[in-house]
Amino acid sequence: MRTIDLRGRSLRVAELLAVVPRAAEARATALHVAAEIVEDVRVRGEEALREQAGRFDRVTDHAIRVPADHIADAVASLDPEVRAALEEAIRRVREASAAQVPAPRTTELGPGARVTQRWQPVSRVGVYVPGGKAVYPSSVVMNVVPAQVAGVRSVALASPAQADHDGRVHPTILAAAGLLGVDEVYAMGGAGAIGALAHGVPSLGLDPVDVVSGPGNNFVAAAKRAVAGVVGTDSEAGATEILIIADDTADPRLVAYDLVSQAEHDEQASAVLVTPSARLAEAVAAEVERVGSATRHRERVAAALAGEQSAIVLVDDLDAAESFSNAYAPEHLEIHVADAAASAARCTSAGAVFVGSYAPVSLGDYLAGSNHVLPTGGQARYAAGLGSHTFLRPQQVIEYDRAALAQVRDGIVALAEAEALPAHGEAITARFAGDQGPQDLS
Ligand code: HSO
Ligand code: ZN
Repeated sequence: MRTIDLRGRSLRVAELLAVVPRAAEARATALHVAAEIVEDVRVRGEEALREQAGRFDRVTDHAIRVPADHIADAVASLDPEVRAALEEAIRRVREASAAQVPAPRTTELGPGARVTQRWQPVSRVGVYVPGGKAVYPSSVVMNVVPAQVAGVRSVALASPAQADHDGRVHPTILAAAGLLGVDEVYAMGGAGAIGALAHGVPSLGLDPVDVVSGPGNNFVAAAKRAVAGVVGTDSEAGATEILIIADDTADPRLVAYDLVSQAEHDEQASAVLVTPSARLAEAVAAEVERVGSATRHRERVAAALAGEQSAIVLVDDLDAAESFSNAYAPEHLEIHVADAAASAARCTSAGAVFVGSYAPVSLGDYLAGSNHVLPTGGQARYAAGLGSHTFLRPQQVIEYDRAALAQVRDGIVALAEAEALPAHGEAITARFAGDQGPQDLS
């Protein structure tokens, strides 16, 4: 990993971001290609999906709608330890997601005048689960559980048909769906699957959804942009990122393991250490070499760590490290410093914040109870990770009685006149025809 020394330099935000640029993705081409694929599915439905499966997944003549017994078989043959772990993940994510559902709240604006804020779940959600380089049953949990907790009644799941599994969805994905009671599963992948969920495919009995969520490659992310406006989408989760703030008190071995753990996902993954300690920087650089060269995906890890998106950044002090992190807005932020909780309170822009040396990202990936679908690419500056709120809409309910309406009658008429919309005012005064003018309601 390269080391960048920023000590003694004061950089503006744009300059900080240029120091460790995110891996460049061919987004423009992907947008164009994905939009065409989505449109093809909208117009030609199942026929287009079958052609795409042949072209991208090398699968033909498969059952796109997964029969119920395939799901049941996958659950039955799931490794018992994996099953127990998935069940525990489901339990924890369910419990933590419940805190993301706000209670309805009524504001009393005067006697008989009430505005209630209530949170309405969308009716139907389409979850996309990738099936290429990455097959993550944990992502099924992270998408489906918050939707169920939000009160979504209907969930459809799509994941690519696997050539190595007779054109079926990957068995651990099917099993995770089965454990969650999701019985509407489609073997379809990529941008086409996003188009199918958004627009529906009548010949498959697939009705359009209201929100599409889930991670995916560049084309899936681009397809989600292409269907925005037709459906809601969650924020984009691209190549994974970990930024660690650490000081002299940190254990360089653990810091190295955590950097490597996320680098294992993808050659494009970013692993960044920001520290005021030159001694720690040196120790972590050595440990990363050792840990990275001994792990199973050592080539992918080496590529991710050698990329310009990964670095060890030396800064003057903890304050500068926190400023760097807030500008970078990483998907995952780990804090290994003497007072980690205090530092965490100052780190405002990150998809999720992991506090102290016993809260590594791997914990959050599987069993913390938090969600692992998080905004990448700096989107954590303005976007949230996946949660029950992804599937909820705040809705206002207005209740006024006669006296309460009379209180604001003249104001409404005045504003309606000012906007040259007299019928707006008449709709109010019609309710008081025969009255003597504003009543004294005090
Ligand atoms: N770290 C990934 C999620 C994941 N890790 C799934 C393992 N499985 C993105 O947050
Ligand atoms: Zn991970």
